[in-house]
Amino acid sequence: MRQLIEPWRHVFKLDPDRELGDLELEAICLSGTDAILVGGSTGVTYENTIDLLNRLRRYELPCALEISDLEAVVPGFDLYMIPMVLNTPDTAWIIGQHRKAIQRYGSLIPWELLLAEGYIVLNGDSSVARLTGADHSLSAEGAAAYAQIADKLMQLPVVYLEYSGMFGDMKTVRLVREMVENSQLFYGGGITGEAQAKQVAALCDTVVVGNIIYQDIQQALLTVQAVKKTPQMLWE
Ligand code: 1GP
Repeated sequence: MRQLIEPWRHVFKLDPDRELGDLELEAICLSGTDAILVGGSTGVTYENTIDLLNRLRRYELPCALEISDLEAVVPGFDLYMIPMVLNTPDTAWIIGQHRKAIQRYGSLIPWELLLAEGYIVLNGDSSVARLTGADHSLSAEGAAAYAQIADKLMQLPVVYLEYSGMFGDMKTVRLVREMVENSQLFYGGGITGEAQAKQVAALCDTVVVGNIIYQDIQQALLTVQAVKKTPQMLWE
């Protein structure tokens, strides 16, 4: 499954709990983005997730479900991304929910379709930070240390810098970039147009664009080519 995500430079994240018209969905799916990630922190249900998957299946894009609620695990996605929030004192969000899921679903789990994400949550005002009690007041060095836990100790396929709703501190992103050697570095948060998309694309492997889809779809669409045309800086 690692191979499926490797080419992803740009990803749109769609929230099943938010309305998106058919024309807008079509524009997103035909935009040239590499994949659709379905997920949200609150209000995600089995019903709204399966509805969105059915609408997405008219298009040929890879669709991944980022699981945040055990009640909303829908079969039929190409891939399941499993967040492990590293910077929370609450083990429920590191391994606790995961233990429950394995006990509940056991042999039904298609392990070959799962990828773990080492999440580092950095915007204290986001739903995900409130939900997980994440220690968002990390220094750049603190965030980079968590990134190394994910990359080097846990050897997770993905490190996800999550600034959801806020554009991140590029100094932190840069330091994390310098430290991550093997994991694929995802960034999400507060990208509202081309300029921000380019800054992130230079530093990260995969750029995730969410909220702006629902606020200004034209700006959201512009981020695709902005990311694709930006080469990544090379790190020794
Ligand atoms: C949210 O990382 C994503 O989980 C994207 O963030 O919604 O702020 O674009 P935004």
